Amino acid sequence: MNFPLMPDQASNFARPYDALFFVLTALTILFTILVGALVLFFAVRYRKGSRVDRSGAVESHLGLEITWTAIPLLLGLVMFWWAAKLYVETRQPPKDAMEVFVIGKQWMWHLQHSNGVRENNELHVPVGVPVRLTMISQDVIHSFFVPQFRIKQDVLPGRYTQQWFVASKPGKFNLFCAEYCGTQHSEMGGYIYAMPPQEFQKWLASGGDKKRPNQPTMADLGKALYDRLACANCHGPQDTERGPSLYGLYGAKRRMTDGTVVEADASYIRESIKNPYAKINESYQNTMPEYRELTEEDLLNLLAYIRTLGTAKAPGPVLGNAGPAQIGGANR
Ligand code: HEC
Ligand SMILES: [Cu+2]
Repeated sequence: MNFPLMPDQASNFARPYDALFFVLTALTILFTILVGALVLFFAVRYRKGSRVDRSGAVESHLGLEITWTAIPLLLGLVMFWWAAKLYVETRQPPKDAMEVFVIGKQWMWHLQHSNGVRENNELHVPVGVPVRLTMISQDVIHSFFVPQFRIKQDVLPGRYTQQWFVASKPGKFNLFCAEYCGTQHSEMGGYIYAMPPQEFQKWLASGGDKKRPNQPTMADLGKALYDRLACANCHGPQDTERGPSLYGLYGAKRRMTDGTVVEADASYIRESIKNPYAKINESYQNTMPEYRELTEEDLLNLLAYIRTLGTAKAPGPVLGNAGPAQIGGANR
């Protein structure tokens, strides 16, 4: 459908969202007209002084009551189920989605591909491939809005948010910030370029628009930072008295000193580095230095590196003693 009032439909979400939007709008209009017309009709017909038959007024009518309760209820439930299903889908990126990292700052979008290619206010993506965005703000709240994709997600300071999509056709689409974020908010935007997959692969391998191939990947940059900041002094392949091993940390469960169990997802790992005293691993004290000066980009690179440390514990003897009193973070 190419209704001129609507932006182009260019992602997997566009058609289902528009369908829902049109049905909701149509239902609203239908009921507004129905109720409005009846109100008008009866107001005019039974106005004061009009000569109409007023005998046999109906006091109650079970059939009518049930009808006008059941029909809207059913319609409401259908709309709820339909919208909730779509909403849940937008929250569940496919596991094999291509990853892109987004940093919002006053007043630009900074985008980073895992292989190290970076872009400003432009994002190149392949058509037909699910893309997952992990997003964070370096200052205030922004919102990542691509009207032609029908996606909009707030980008917050201090916490990662996610969004995913599949671009459904090649083209150049608008990227806006949809959360007022200061004087130059209106200029905080750019473009998304959806390219045929092979073309995209070539573009990515050749180092993006700046044509800088073989740049260090995000994980390489993270590793360099990890070495420079001497994280390995306390975090080795095994748990030690100095610190828990970060091998297999990503996605694992950790118990904190207050008894809560948290999943070591991107946000947890970020917080553990930037603000280590927020949550303390139950087997340790807060001896880790705070790395408050790290930028969001540094943190994303560190995260990329920590994720490469695998999903299993490193082989070899575990320091400390085994069993319930085992020192370590891997208390699943
Ligand atoms: C002086 C020792 C020390 C250094 C240096 C250190 N850490 Fe830690 N780290 C710890 C300790 C102790 C804990 C567990 C206590 C806590 O949760 O804060 C920890 C926890 C963590 C956690 C959470 C792990 C878990 O199992 O919950 C991450 C992630 C982490 N550190 C990353 C880093 C990174 C990245 C660096 C380098 C920038 C670093 N650490 C430097 C001692 C250290
Ligand atoms: Cu903004």
